[in-house]
Amino acid sequence: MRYLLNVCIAPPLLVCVLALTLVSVFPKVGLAGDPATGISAAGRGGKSLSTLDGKPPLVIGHRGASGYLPEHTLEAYQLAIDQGAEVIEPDFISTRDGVLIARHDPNLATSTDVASRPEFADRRRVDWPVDGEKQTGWFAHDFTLAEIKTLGAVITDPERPQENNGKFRVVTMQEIFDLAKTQSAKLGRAIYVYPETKNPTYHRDLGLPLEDKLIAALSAEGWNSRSAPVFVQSFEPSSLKEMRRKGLKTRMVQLVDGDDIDLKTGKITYAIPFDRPYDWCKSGDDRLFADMVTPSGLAEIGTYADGIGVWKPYIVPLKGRMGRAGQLVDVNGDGKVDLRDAATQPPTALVAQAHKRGLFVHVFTFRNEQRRLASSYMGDPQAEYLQFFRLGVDGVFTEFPDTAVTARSVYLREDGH
Ligand SMILES: [Ca+2]
Repeated sequence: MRYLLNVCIAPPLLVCVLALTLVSVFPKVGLAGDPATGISAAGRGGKSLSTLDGKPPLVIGHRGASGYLPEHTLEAYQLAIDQGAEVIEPDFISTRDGVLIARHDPNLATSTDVASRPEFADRRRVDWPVDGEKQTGWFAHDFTLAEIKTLGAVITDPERPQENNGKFRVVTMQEIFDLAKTQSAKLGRAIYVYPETKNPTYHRDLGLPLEDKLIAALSAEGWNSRSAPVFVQSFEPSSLKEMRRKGLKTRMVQLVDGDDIDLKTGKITYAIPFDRPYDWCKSGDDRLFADMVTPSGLAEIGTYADGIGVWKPYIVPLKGRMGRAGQLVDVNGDGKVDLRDAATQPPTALVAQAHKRGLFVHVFTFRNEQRRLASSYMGDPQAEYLQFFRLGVDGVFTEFPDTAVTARSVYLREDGH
C-alpha cells in the first residue's frame, strides 16, 4: 500500500501507468480507499493493516444495534447504520407460508410478545425438537407472515433496556434488503447485508427450505456476485455448499461455534446443539466445531467459503485463576465465578492460519456489558476490540456498533494508521 502513496508524487503520465499496473497487481486495493468505511486502505501514516485485504476491519451490527433495541427489527438495523456500522446482520428463518423473516430462533417465545397473545395460545408446542434440543414455545413455521406481523419484538436479554418491547415489528428479508439499498443511496456508502441461513437442515425437514429463496432474492437485487455488498453465512457447511452449487457467487462465511469455556482449563467446551453443525450431527459426522479451525478444516472451508466467522475464544482463549485447593477463584469478590474472573491467554495462531489460506476472519460477539468482559480488559469494552483489531481480524460482530466504531478509530490512529 506504500506504493500507492509514492505514486502521488510521480509525473501524471507515470501516475496513470503505475496506477493501472498496481490495480491489476493488487486488485483488492482501492485507490480511493475502502468503499465501505471511506477510510484509506493505507491509513494516514501509510502503513498497511494486518487484515487479509489491508483494509480497516468491518463493523458488523449483530442483529442490528441489538444492545440498545429489540434485535432484528428495522429500528435496530437503522440504529446500527446510524452508529457507523458498514454491515447489518440478519438471521433468516421461515414462516408457515414460506416467507423469510429475521429472527435468531424459530422459537418466538423470547424475541416476541407471542406468549401474551391469547389468540395464539393453542399454537404452543411442548418439547419440540430444534436441532436435537427440546424446546417449548411458539414456532415461526406455525404462523403466517400476516400473523407474525401482529406481534411485537422484544429485547431478548433481560438485563438490557426493556422500554421498547412490543413497539417494533418482525421484518422480512425483503424489507431488510430494501433498507440496505435505501440507506446506501442516501449515505453514499455501501451498507452490506450479512444474511444467515438459520437452522437450514431443520427448515428443509419441515419442507420450508431457506436457500433457494435467499439466492433468488439476492439475484433479484443484482447482488449475486463476488463484489456485491453481501456476506452469506451459516453454521451448517451443507447449506453454504448447496448455495454455491446452485450458483450463489457472493462471499460466504463458515461460522464456527462452541458451547462454553471451561475456566479451569481455558478450553472451549462442546455440548448439543453447540458441539457440531446440525447437518453433521444428522449425517453421523462426529467431528466438532473445533475441527473446522485445524489446518485441514480450514483447507476444507476454503473449497466453498471465503472466510470464517468464529467465536472470540478461538482467537483469544480465556482462563480463570486457580486456588491452592484446585478451585476457581472469585477474583473480583462478587460472590460468583464467571467471565469477569477470567484472564486472556496468549492468542492462538488462527488469524494467521486462516489468512495464509486466503480466508478472512470475522469474530463474534462483542458486547459492552461488564458481565461480558474478561478481567484483563479492566471493564473497558474498547480494550477488547483493540486486542482483536491488533491481531488482524477482518471484522467484528457487535451489538454496540458505536463502541466498535470508536475503538476502530483509536486503532487506525495507532502507529500512524
Ligand atoms: Ca466473580
